[in-house]
Parts: sequence; C-alpha cells; structure tokens
Amino acid sequence: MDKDRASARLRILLRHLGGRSAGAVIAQPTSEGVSPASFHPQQFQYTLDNNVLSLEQRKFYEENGFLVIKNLVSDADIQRFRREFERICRNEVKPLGLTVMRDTTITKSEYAPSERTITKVQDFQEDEELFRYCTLPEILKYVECFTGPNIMAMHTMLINKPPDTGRKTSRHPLHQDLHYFPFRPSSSIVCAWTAMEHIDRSNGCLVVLPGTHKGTLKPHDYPQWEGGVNIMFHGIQDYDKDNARVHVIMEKGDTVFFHPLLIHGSGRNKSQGFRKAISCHFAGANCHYIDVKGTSQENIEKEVLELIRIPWRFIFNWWTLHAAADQVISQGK
Ligand SMILES: O=C(O)CCC(=O)C(=O)O
Repeated sequence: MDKDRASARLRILLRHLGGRSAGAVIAQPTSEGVSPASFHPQQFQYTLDNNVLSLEQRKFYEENGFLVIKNLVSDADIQRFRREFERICRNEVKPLGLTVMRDTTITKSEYAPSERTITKVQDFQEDEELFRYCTLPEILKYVECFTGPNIMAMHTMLINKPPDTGRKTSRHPLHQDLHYFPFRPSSSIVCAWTAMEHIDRSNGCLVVLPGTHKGTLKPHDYPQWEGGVNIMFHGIQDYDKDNARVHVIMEKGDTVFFHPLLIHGSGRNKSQGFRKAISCHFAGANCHYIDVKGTSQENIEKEVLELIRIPWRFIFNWWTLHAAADQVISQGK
C-alpha cells in the first residue's frame, strides 16, 4: 500500500474508532423519544413497536420476512446515485475502501473504465454522495422498525446487474445474507434494497422464499454452474425446493426491507440494459461480533482473508475491517 493511501486509511480507522467526537457520527433524530405504540396486539419477534408500520405491515414482515414500501426514494436521489456510480466507473472518483466487482465473463483485458464492465461496487461508506442513501430519513424511518433507534450501516452495495452473456452468470444463487455477516443477533439486522428502475423477471428481479427467515443459517458454497459463478456468490446447498417463491416486481424508488435469514437471490438479466439497485444492511447498536470458527461461515471468512492477502486488493475491507468501517448513522435521543 503506498504511504499516502495507508495514512489516509489509518486516519479513517482512527476516526471511526474515535466515534462521535471524531465526527464519524451523523446523528439523526429517531422515534425513541416518542410515546410508545398504543397497541400491543400480539408477540412480535421481528418488528418493534414504534407506530411506523401498520398492523398489516408488521404481520406481513413477521410471517414472510420481507416488506416492500412503494415509492420510498425520490427520482432526484436515484439520479444522484446513478451519476455518482457513473463517475466511479469512469475513475473520476476513487472512494477509499470501495470494492469494485466485475462479472466472471469479463476478462482483464476488457477492464475499461466504464459502467459496462463494473457489476457491483461495495463498501461505499467513504463516498459521501452514495452514502447519503444510508442516511435518508425515509429509509431510516423503516429501518428503525427492525433495528431499534440506534442504527449502524454495516454493508453497502450498488448492484449493476449486467445483461446476461448467455452463460447465466448474471444470476445470483439463493442465499441468506447472514452467511456474510460475523455479527448477531440476526433479528436486529435488516437490508434495505431500492430499485433504481423498473425491475421484473426480464431484467432479474429479486426472488424470495417467504417465511424462510424463521429458519436457521444454512451452509453455503459456490454452486456448480456450468457457465461459471461470480466471486463471493455463495449459494445454499440444501433448501426446501417446495417452498413458495415470490418474484418481487418493483418500480423505481420502491424499497424492500428484508431479514438476513430470508432465502433470496435474483434471476438472469435477459434484457439489454444494466439493472441497478442500491442497498445497505443496517444493524442495531446492540449487535456484537462473533467468532465464526467452527461454524458454516468459516469458508467465507477464509475466502475473504485470502483475498486481502493479494496485494492489489489491499482495499478490500468488507470483512476484516467491518468493525472499523461501521458508521453510526442514527442515534435515539
Ligand atoms: O441485486 C441482486 O441481484 C441480488 C443481490 C443480493 O441478493 C445480494 O447481494 O445479497
């Protein structure tokens, strides 16, 4: 790592570790201070009482493990995220800590600085423009229903699902996001995933297996796909094939919130366009890190550690630097 980047990274780590006084905290008022919900209709396990979700919405999430909120993020914000992604792809900005992913069918010689060669950017916590997504009050209002009022942004992605080349590598195998996360409890974690355009089966919408959030974390590994599979795209080896499937069709700005044990994936992008979505996994401040030794998550930990040993990937911070990269973005009063 060159000296300038190393010292910049160190400054960021120290800022994060320093917490509030060092300016890493963006505090937003939340509903912690308001009066408690007026109804306690039943024992809810996956949602909190804060009067944001209707009874119907709470029951739906409790039963199914996901909830779509229509038209939540404005066109103007989505346009800004799109523009910033394009700037990153053109190498006009290089946010520290960002991981850039490409489809396995793209060879190194084709690595042009263009949004046609980049399929995902991860860990954009140092990109102010993209990180705005994680601080939008309309998103946090719902996140709080699952995490409670003290919210941390743990993992961010802008996914640019490419048109499939015919090798079906644009598919994302069925998985549970908790496989990638060395922290618990799972019920204090939620993903917000916002469609940046109309998304349906033709361009590879999310597919979810409702109710599977009530199960446990299953072993994951690379699927045996003939055409190849993208790096880190682990899938569940064994799941109930008879479980109902829902294809989540969404309009631009619609946002789905889902539980980290919910089994989900996405289909092939059969269109000619790049299908875009922006997402963040949030966790309540009560979450703590766990040691994954001896668990089914050991394989993903090993893979990440191997990746960070490769010098040109020194910026890969997704797992080992999780603790330092967390951003406390919302604090109850
Ligand atoms: O956006 C997609 O196609 C799927 C994303 C996803 O499930 C993930 O990255 O965990």
